[in-house]
Amino acid sequence: MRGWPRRSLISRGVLLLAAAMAVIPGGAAKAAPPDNLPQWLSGRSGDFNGDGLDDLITFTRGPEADVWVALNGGGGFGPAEKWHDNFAAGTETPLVGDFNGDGRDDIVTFTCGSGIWVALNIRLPRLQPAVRTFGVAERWSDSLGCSNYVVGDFNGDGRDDIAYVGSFGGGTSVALSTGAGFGAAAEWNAYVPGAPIEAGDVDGDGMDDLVGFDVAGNVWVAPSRWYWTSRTGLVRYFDGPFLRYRLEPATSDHRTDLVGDFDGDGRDDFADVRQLPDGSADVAVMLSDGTGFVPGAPLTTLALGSALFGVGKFYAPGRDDLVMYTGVYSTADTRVFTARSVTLAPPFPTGVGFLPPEQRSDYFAVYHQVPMGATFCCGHG
Ligand SMILES: [Ca+2]
Ligand SMILES: [Ca+2]
Ligand SMILES: [Ca+2]
Ligand SMILES: [Ca+2]
Repeated sequence: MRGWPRRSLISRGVLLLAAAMAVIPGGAAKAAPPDNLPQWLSGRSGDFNGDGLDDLITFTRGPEADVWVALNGGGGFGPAEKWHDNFAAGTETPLVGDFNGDGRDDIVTFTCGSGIWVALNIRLPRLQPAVRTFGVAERWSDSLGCSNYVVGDFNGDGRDDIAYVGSFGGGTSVALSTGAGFGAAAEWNAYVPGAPIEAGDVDGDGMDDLVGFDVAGNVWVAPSRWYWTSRTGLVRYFDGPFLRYRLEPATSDHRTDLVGDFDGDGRDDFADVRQLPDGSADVAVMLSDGTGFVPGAPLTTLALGSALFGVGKFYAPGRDDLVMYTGVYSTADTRVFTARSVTLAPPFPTGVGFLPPEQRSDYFAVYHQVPMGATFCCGHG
């Protein structure tokens, strides 16, 4: 089907199935996350053809090291196409970003020992019609360490940068993109604002900030700031981190918090997804007012609580929606759903919620692959 590497996926899946499956209360079978991810991994979806709508991407990792893209055709995602056949091999960590600022997203992989590699989104003009794909991977930086990375445009120049988040006791460093490489990493904050950490411009000043979610339900924001003096020159840093919201402690083992602009006002918000034992999920949106977050009721209940959740602009440019990958943790399902963000007005409860999930692909991001955007956290499958 569609040229997918089904044979190897199936054999790998069968081998791993017995070891990975566990049963949580309520009887829903849950499986482990993909092999050897960092403690957490979170990234946005990518727009690979530059039309303003986010597309699907998944990294097989492992020996195949393939990268598959399904372009967003508006009403659904098109067929999966292989955009790279040697990227993020083994247990490398892949993410997505526009590292050269041309308006089309590229891919990055963190090898943990042999550098940070980027494959730019390129056009093959000699082919008619022109083909868009990822080019050869190039080494953009030495490895900064084997811990967690976040992609975002932290200085607001239109090119995505890399934040490296140290483990316990470490700080947060940034390596800015030059458009052809990542510069030397500089420490931007002596602290780490929880885990997972996601990038988003919550105050709407054009520079991505860090948003961290800790196990106690605290939501921390470390806004990107800069100052200039004749003595120091230009200095960039993450301020805080400031406590910007307190969530109730999670009542289930599975909770995913996702940063995105769900009301389309230019400031990133977050969605708190509580994945319940009965297989559903309650989703609440907290809207950024520039200085903090306010609840954007009502609660939306989605029927796909055991899926892997992510964020992307799937329906309209400039406004984030949810994506749910059912296959990443399951050998029995291969579908992808999206849930459109909507603003409700009287007579409904006012606020931002989501329409019921729509199936947009019947085969993408299958067992143990790593799709983006998505938030894997803290060993939860
Ligand atoms: Ca690009
Ligand atoms: Ca930048
Ligand atoms: Ca900002
Ligand atoms: Ca917003």
